[in-house]
Amino acid sequence: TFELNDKALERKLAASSALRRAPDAHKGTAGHVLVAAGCRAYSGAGLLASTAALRGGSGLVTWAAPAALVPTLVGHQPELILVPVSDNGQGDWDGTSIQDLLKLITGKQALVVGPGMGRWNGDTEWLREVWESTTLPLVIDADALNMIADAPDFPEWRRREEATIMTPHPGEMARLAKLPTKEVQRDRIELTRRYAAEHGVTLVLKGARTVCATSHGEVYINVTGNAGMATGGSGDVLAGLIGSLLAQGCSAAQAAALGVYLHGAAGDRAAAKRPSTRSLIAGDIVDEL
Ligand code: NPW
Ligand code: AMP
Ligand code: MG
Repeated sequence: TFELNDKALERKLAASSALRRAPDAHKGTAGHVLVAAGCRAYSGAGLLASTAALRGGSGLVTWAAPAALVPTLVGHQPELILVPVSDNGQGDWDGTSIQDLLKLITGKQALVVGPGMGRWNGDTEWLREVWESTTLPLVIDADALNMIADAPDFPEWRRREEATIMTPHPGEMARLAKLPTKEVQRDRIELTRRYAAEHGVTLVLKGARTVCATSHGEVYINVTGNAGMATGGSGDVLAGLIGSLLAQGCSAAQAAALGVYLHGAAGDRAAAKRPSTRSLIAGDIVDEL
């Protein structure tokens, strides 16, 4: 277990060529992230996650959003590629099929699923298909975590060999581990380490001093970030950023640790620009990436 501070990070980065962009790079070699996110009530979560993926340095970001929402999303972030998936006609993921997502996977290097997605009938089976039949590095956040928490057969799902990062806040972790939130917070490091090892994933337990654990038992404790980040959408930004790092070739451990560190550091820069951390909003974190 070690602290994720400037020195540790410098060492990690020096050892990695993943984020060095060649002088002759082009957008097609700089990573392409697919973000499956947003619904009628929470379209902003999809926008924040996708924009964070752009600012994280991926050459291209495609946002798969429920079809009825797409006309309302056009122009908010013109750099995003917007792709409609079949919905219930009202901007919710009801009515989607696994094929809707699978046909978008070609040519992408990472998939972020869950921010602001909402829930629908059959969503846990849908997510199981995504988990088992895609070979892309995967970030699972928000509602997609709750789908896993509701899947009684999760321990039997295929062990993914590709990078798989789960990013729960303590409330989502409580649902995953079937513990009260208070119990999750009591021993954050041990719980994170154990869950990651048992399920073969990289786990990011968010909150002040976020804990990251790999499936091999490596644990990082983050030192960046501030209480101003306790604001709607902060976590959606993190999910997009981690996906962006995966798409650029980072390993699961690198993407999780570096993403958490940079997200907190951006939050600290954003807070320093304001008279109080209180007025920080999630979009400010994206702007500072
Ligand atoms: P309690 O009550 O303490 O047990 P939910 P959500 C706990 C989207 N968003 N320390 C706490 O539980 C998301 O992406 C869209 C301790 C809290 O009441 C999701 O799709 C936005 N406890 C959807 O909304 C902006 C903590 O969890 C409960 C904790 C629902 O996600 C907002 C809340 O968690 C949002 O991102 C901590 N540090 N953190 C948009 N603009 O589109 C959380 N808890 O019920 O999972 O709801 O996180 O708001
Ligand atoms: P979410 O609850 O999914 O929106 O995620 C919230 C994000 O903000 C996570 O990355 C948390 O680590 C971060 N965050 C929330 N509260 C704090 C805090 N008090 N100190 C540092 N980071 C925080
Ligand atoms: Mg969240």
